[in-house]
Amino acid sequence: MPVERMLKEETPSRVLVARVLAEAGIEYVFGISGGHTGRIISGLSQVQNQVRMVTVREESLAGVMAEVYGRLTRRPGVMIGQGPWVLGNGLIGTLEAHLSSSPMVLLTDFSDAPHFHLHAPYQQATGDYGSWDARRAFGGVTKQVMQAHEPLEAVQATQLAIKHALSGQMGPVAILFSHDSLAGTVMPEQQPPLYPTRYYLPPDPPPIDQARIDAAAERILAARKPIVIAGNGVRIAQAYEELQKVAEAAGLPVGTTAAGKGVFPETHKLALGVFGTFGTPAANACIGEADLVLVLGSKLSPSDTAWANGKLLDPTRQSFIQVDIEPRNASWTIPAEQIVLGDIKMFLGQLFEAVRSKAGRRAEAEERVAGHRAAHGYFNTEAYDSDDKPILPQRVIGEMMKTLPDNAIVTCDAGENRILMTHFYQVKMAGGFLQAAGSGPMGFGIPAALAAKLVHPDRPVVAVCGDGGFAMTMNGMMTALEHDIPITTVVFNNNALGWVLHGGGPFAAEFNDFDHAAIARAMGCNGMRIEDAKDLAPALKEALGSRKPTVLDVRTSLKTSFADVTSPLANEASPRRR
Ligand SMILES: Cc1ncc(C[n+]2csc(CCOP(=O)(O)OP(=O)(O)O)c2C)c(N)n1
Ligand SMILES: [Mg+2]
Repeated sequence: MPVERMLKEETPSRVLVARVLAEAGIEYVFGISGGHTGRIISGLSQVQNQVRMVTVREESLAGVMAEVYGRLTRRPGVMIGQGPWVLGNGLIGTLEAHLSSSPMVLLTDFSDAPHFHLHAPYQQATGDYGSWDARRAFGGVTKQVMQAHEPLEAVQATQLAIKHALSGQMGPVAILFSHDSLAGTVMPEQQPPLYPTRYYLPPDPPPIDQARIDAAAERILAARKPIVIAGNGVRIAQAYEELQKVAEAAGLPVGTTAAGKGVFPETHKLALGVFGTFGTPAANACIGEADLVLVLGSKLSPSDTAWANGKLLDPTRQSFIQVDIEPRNASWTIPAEQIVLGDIKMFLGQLFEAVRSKAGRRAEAEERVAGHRAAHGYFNTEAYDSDDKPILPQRVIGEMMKTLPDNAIVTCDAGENRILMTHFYQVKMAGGFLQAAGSGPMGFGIPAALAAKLVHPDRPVVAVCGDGGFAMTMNGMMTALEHDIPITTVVFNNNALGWVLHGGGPFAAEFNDFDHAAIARAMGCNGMRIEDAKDLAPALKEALGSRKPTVLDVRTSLKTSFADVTSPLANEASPRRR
């Protein structure tokens, strides 16, 4: 069937940019108006029923919200704002999208003055003498930078940015709009022709060659102690169900990377939890003795491999099958015997068909997991019940595990609190945990929770952060109120940059004791300060039952250090020891 053209009448480009987002099924735009992007926002006002503009208090939160929206939906998360401030403030989420392959589009500008760009106008980012160079600046932190200098290009760039963000290994794409690109109109017959946005959305991924599936199935079924390593790629591919079906059918224990934590329920009898540097001892023991490792959507970074410690992963004694959408990621840090390039959801769906009838090894695999849990420990620390004052982080985590419903989503910030959450928090349902393991920024947890709640309004969403991270992004609680996004934030308030303090001592790492609950109440949120561990569960229950955003400021102790949960495998192989 022939393809129709996009336009029937002369239309302002700013309206068309907004229309393209709606045509791509994008439901939210996050940001703050500024420079020429105000014109796009006026375009967005015309598609309000399809695309909701979430005005934030600082661009950093918009970037993270866009990154998380993209990561959870497979549709680009969109950040909008003026060039200098999207670069200066909004880069945390962009960087995370770049390192964790989340589809994202940055609608930003050159802040150019028409006809005067050679006179070095205020704010300008064209790269001309006397201005700064947005193409170079965004080029280092995105998958692609696009420029739009004319109205038609504004529309075309938006369509192609969505396409590029979603194609292959996904990532962030920045569009730099000039004044003129957003100030004019596009004519229906104008060249080059514009077509509806659906033609630029990626097609369904192609099936994987059956011979590769059969070879993988044969190798997996022939192995004595096969295991799965599941990375963030399983989340991006939205392959939670397929992973569980394959694990059960083929009898595969599942360990995740830190980035992949949450793609498999850690309460499942085949679950090992996170492996590697901050992993569970059970995971590291089980993975270390595996004879076949199926790696799904992971770059196998040094933190995953415990600095390439051969006692954990070693291709000279273990066989690897690696599945990835990006050819450069497979056989990258560990040579794989078999490489499968393609969509992980597709791969797992086909693999399930190949292994389902020959299966029957689930009980044996569950026994293997149970043995490692019993021998090495698995989410069973006594500290979950500690009555210490200040409260031990493990107790806070233990109360969250007991109190939060199975479908809760927990988002993490950076710092020691994230490491302890990674190690001690047991995820009950796939999709229940989210962290920025690509770049590890402070200021991630709260905006990530806001975005997760928008994507999953029916699931309780809890942000966990330190006092450092909370202070960076507490304005997110204003956004929670303004946009009716009822999240709960749990602050591990240890009056310190705990990670820094335990790494290098107290110098430049200590904070005053602020009552973040009182700050939250002053904003209009609910806020409770908790100094006694027994008050945690009732406070969490109250927060979860409330329609209002809530902050629980928990006075936590510095007794537990990240060193306590660092695997001996990582310590012995770390280059820092040498
Ligand atoms: C935006 C940003 N700035 C600095 C860092 C370096 N950093 C990593 S963790 C950390 C300390 C975090 O302190 P806090 O939020 O209180 O959490 P805690 O470690 O005390 O649990 C710092 C400064 C970072 N990751 N991100
Ligand atoms: Mg702290």
